[in-house]
Amino acid sequence: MKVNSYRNLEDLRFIPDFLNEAEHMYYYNRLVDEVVWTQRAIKFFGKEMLQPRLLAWQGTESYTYSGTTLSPLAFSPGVLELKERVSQFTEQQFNSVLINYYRKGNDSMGLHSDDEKELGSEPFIASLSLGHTRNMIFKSKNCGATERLLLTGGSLLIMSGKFQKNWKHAIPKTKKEIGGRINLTLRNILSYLKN
Ligand SMILES: O=C(O)CCC(=O)C(=O)O
Repeated sequence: MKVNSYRNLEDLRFIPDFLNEAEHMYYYNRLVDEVVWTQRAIKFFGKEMLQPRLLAWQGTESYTYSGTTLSPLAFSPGVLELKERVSQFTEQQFNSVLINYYRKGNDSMGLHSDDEKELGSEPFIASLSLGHTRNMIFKSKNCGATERLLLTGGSLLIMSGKFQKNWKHAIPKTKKEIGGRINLTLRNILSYLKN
């Protein structure tokens, strides 16, 4: 499998064809039905509003980020199959997965780093994309430089080492009429590092 790395984005690896077209569309459609989706409320400038995407948290550990705690549901069968494929390829174990469902171009995720204490100081995060292509934006925490990468369906993005320390990432909205996308970020929560 082809593995791309980028001079400016150290600690990032991109595998464009981790799943082929038929496979990623199969899992996209399966997960739309199989996963129990929720839409959570967030506070934005003191005002409560719904997050612009659906999400699910599966695995064995709870996860606290941006002031909210997600209680885990058990891995669903399709997610478990994907987790095992990613584990085999990366030779890493994952006990948790955050699954985001961007129903249309207006769904998005703001700039952030996955740098919660319980992920450890240099987390290994594998991010698998299913369905429609979306842009990911990266912003350097050191110099403000920005980079972008097209996350095509079936691609696997690996963030490791100092990546979360040095960069933020986001999925911006697009005005294009596009179909849905599901992203799974596989993580390993270290329970002994929780508060
Ligand atoms: O949808 C994506 O590719 C990004 C997901 C993400 O940033 C996250 O789960 O922290």
